[in-house]
Amino acid sequence: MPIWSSLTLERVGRVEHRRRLAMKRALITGITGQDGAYLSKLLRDHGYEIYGTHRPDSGTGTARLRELGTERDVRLLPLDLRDDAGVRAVIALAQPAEVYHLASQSSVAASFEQPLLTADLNALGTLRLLEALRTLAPAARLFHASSSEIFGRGPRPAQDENTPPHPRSPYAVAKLFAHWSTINYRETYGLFACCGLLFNHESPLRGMQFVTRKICDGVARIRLGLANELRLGNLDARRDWGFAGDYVRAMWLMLQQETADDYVVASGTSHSVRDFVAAAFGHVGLAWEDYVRQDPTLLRPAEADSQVGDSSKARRVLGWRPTVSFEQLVGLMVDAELARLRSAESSRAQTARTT
Ligand code: NDP
Ligand code: GDR
Repeated sequence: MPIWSSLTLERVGRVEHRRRLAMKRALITGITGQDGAYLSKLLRDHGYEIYGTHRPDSGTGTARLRELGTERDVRLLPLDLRDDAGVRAVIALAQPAEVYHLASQSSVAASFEQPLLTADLNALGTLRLLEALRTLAPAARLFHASSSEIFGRGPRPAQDENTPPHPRSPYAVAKLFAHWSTINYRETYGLFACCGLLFNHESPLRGMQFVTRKICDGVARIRLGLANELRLGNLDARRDWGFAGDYVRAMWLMLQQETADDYVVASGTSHSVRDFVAAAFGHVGLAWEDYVRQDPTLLRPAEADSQVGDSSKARRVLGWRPTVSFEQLVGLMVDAELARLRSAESSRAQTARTT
């Protein structure tokens, strides 16, 4: 007697069909990036059906999704944000209930080298998405990854939703356009569209072009005897650093509210790049002054000197709280780099022994 009779299979099929119908479908643009990976895990754990856009030729691949165990849970759709028809096709195909717009040229430093590309992706790319949603999926809820960079120098003591913007980079100017376009589509066309004014958030999955990952990688290499110096630019800049896993939770919470709104997402603590360096070297028992060299070629033409966010509104309305402190963040990132380099080293040794 077969365990699976055709009647049982039919019932299972119907249950699976109903389950799929009940599942919310989310689309994440830029799913291969740091935040895309953490968000895919959160949405998977909440039972979402997940579509994500990627660029097959960019070389990033799905390593971050693999790392967090979500690679098999997402359906990947190729997309370049410069391709208007492509943006429309993705929306038409995915028909998402929720859209998390994370794709962008996310490096502030690179935006000084590539201002036109940055504007095309971060400003116009967001507008292309808004237009596609307005015409093809107006009931979808949108989260847009806005940035604390739009505050630029930012008045002290802290920046909140009412702080006037003063962008100091092509990246920030483009993000400000996208920020206001998102609000404009909410007010004009009634889209459920939210901006998260995200302050810096980091993790072991952070791109190597950002200072925290660069520092932690450098510290681990020095600790393991693989390097003897770390070259950095501005050590005086102050940032409000949090853990990426906490910040994607805020994105999701924004889309679960009754009304769409904008929220600052920040830890509320400010540290200089020098503080980060000192904590990272200190974590492995080294004095940073012995290894760090300042390199003028790494200074930016203009800088958002000092940033710290006031996330009272997100805490009050969304019930959001960061769970990882600055010291914990530095420690977990340095430990992850040490583990990564040790594992690469032992694979190399293993290969050398077997050949
Ligand atoms: P990442 O750089 O890790 O990821 C960016 C994503 O955008 C990648 O998936 C990348 O694809 C994709 N992308 C780049 N160019 C294009 C393009 N031409 N067409 C389509 N997709 C493209 O960034 P994060 O995950 O750290 O950040 C997510 C979002 O949040 C970004 O918009 C960023 O600007 C914003 N933000 C981030 C903050 C942070 O501290 N992390 C703070 C404030 C805002 P590929 O992998 O192929 O390159
Ligand atoms: P940021 O992050 O520009 O704040 O943008 P990044 O880590 O690149 O720089 C932070 C600060 O460190 C200083 N710095 C260096 N930066 C880099 N990348 N490399 C260096 O060698 C170096 N030395 C010193 C920088 O001058 C800067 O002051 C990030 C991105 O995630 C954006 O997408 C996001 O919008 C903002 O955070 C909020």
